[in-house]
Amino acid sequence: MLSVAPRAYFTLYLCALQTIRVHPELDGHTLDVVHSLTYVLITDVCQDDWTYFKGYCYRKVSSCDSWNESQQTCTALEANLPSIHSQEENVYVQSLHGGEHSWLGLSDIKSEGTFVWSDGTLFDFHYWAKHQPNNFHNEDCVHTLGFLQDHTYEWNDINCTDCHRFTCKRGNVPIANKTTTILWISFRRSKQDKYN
Ligand SMILES: [Ca+2]
Ligand SMILES: [Ca+2]
Repeated sequence: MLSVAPRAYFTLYLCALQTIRVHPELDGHTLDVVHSLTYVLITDVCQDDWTYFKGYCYRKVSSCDSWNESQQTCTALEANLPSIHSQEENVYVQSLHGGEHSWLGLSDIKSEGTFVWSDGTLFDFHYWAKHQPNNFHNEDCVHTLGFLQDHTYEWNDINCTDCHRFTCKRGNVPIANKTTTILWISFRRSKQDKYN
């Protein structure tokens, strides 16, 4: 995969095709070699207002809402409240909100003590704050504590009707369908156009 400016290569490709079509000095030349190179247009993977991170698109919503309303907002965007599967992703999602609290897609609404992600992914990572989750007054939804006021990206279960900002997460982004082929083109003169 290329790690540099894929748009530049794409533009080069289009310019090359245009040159073949209109450049009079290329009359009598023959298209000789075509190689292909496949790359990913990372900048085009996520739509406007979404950011890309490791195969998924994320959209932050800075206004606050209840957990259920937040999840419904994400569902309307064909997404879910975020599931977190690594500390790297945990830090990324919380950084979107500048360290403020925000909802995660994690809850034990259906079965007390059994936390599940709203997107149905495996509960294979957690980052609970000390003494959490404590189900204080029947807390069933999980938010981040951010990194302000001495917090360090931990999680806490809280009342689902609390109002928090949130992130929507959409994925798995089909990288394979976002590939484009570049044509590398060179020319050779035709036999009747040799220099004397
Ligand atoms: Ca609970
Ligand atoms: Ca709690």
